Amino acid sequence: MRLSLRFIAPLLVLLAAFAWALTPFVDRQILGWFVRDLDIRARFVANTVQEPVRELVEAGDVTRVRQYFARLTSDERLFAVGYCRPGGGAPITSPLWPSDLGCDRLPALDDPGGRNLASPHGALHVSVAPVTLSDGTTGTLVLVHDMSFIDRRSAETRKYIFYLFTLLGIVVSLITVAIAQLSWRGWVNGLRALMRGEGLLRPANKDTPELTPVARDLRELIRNIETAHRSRAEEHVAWTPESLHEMLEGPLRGQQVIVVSNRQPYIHEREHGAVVVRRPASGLVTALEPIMRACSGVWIAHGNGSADRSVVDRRDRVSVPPESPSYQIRRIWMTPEEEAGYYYGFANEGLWPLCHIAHVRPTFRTTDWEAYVKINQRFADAVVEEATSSDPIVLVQDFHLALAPRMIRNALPAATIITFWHIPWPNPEAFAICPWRTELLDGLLGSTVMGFHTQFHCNNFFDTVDRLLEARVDREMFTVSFQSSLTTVKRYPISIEWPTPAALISAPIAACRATVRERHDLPAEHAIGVGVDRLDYTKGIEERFRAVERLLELRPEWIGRFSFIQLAAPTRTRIEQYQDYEARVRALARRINDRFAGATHPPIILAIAHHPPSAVYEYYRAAELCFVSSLHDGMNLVAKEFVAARDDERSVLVLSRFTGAARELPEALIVNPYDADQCALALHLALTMPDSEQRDRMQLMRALIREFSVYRWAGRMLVDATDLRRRERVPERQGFLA
Ligand code: GDG
Repeated sequence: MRLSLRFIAPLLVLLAAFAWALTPFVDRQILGWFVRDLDIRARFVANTVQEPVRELVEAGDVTRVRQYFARLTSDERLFAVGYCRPGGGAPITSPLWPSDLGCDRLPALDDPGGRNLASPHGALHVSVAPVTLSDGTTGTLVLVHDMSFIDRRSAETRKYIFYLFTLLGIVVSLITVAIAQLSWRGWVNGLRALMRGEGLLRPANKDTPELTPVARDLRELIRNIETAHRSRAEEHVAWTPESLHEMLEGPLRGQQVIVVSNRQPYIHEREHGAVVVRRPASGLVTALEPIMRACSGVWIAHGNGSADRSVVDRRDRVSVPPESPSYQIRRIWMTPEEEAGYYYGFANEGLWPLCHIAHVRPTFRTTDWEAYVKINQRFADAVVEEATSSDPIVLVQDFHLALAPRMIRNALPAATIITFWHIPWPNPEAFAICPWRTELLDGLLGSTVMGFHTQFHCNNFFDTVDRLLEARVDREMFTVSFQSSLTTVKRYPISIEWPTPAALISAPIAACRATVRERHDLPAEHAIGVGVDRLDYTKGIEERFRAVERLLELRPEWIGRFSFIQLAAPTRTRIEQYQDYEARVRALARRINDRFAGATHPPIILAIAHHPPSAVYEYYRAAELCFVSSLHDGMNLVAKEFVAARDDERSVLVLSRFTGAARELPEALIVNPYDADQCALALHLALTMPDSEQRDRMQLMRALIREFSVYRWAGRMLVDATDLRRRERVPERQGFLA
């Protein structure tokens, strides 16, 4: 409306001024026309009455002349008639003759225009005509017309002009408003399209040529931003929460970002009657939270806390972080049966062992699958409900939600869906044992981008799709084309926060060493190795203990001088395989400790509990080595956390070659966890490594983690999402070029 007023107000002012200026001109014009009419009429009347007037005048009967004149003035226009004798003197007149009009004040006989006269009766028009008498002299017939009707007409005309201009104003305003609204909408749509990247690559936009200069400027701007971001991504410039923020304020400004994961970033628990908020220690939350904070997005996750339901609003939402709310968690609820089927059953007893080569058979049950489908649909429906536009950016996390991308795609075809698979992808033979293999692949191929930690996992995914689906796999372009949609399959190695939060590394190394040794009753010079894991059979904890045992066999000088401390967080404890695994790990630790019972200090210290993050970092900083012996691991963040914790650039990482991390940290001592001798040798090497070599290795690994932090992981996915969104909007030229 304001926009319309901007057009209408000046228009109305202009029209009013124009009408104002036009009125005197119209008045003058009307007067001119009427005066001309009166002159013509006067000439006509004069010609008609000339003969009778001449006869009456020559008869010398003044009374009859007056009576004749009085009759003539019965015409409403003719105000008065008079006759001036050739010799002058008082005129013979009709009754209403203006008293101040004498024969000496008449217009000249040769003046065809007559003269206007003001009188107490109003405006009058005086015209004259000669009356030639038989003696050859010429008298003057004077016709006085009433001009007051002209004033009346003028007033009427002014009124009509006013009506006309008012009507004109209304009509022109309506047309202007309509045109203004249409063109404004066109402009705004055009600009929006340009900002989304549409038409930016066309040399000239035929439909909206006026946007061409804007498109040029925008192209320039995008190029600059892209160069900055690409250099950040490709030239190893550090990504930070601030650069993620910049990205969301720049190319992705105004775009809605929705994260979908099984695990939530904040859990509300009821403790002793009060509600407490917990933040799970998770790399995923660390990486995605800056994005959520920057764009006030929505994070959809399973509400599994005991007080989760009591803090949400009508739409199952709660604002977080509690100290400064900046985004929302939308909680998904499930019954214990649904959770048992979807989470414990299909995800953790089916997909988890299916994707990890750990020699644990996957279990597939139809009821679990049905719960998995149902819950995936519930997550997808929540995405659709939360979407405020037709094309949000949706970040789907992990193997719990393999079907959600296709479900979201079906409801929101223009969405940009980035799915990240946090665990390994197996080879086609292994994957093919899943009874719902094609459904899972179809679900994942609803994604715009499918991300894995390593190129090896991407290649396995390509092979699986190639083998099991009627799809076109283009390994050169990293794409899979399936059912007329394209999925880009790329590697995005996850990482950790850099720098490490100060609170986790504030205690000096010497203090950590002393505290940990004191806690376990170990002497100050006792060597310590550390392992930190969820108590999961993929982590190779048994192999790790066997390697320690082998070290003591091969290098007995370490008996009583070296202990391996294993922090193990209980996980998925409802699943039988996990219960068995814990029992086996406990028994093995006991057996090895019994075997070396004669030593002053036990070789294995097993601490099965959820340890606070500060305690985990204290152990990292106290140890001579960290041993990660996963049998198969997508990435393994413990390896990176350990390196980041060692700001003294000492200590050694012994790392399984079957982790994604091994591809990024070749300076670690890379081992095969199944080869106990090799692992034992690596432990010995680590315990005897000179300080300078420790420093060299640590420096290289720390430099890598600094550059390739978790912010880069999230940032690169967003950069690619931005590129793909723009590319999708470039007009399809294939047909044109063919
Ligand atoms: C999956 C993939 C991939 C462990 N015990 C405690 C504790 N932790 C923390 C560690 C670390 C995290 O848990 C474990 O991360 P990982 O990466 O090692 O393994 P998964 O949990 O299996 O994660 C894996 C990851 O997703 C990310 O994509 O790397 O390959 O399997 O942060 O510190 N933390 C605390 N107490 C413990 O007792 N506080």
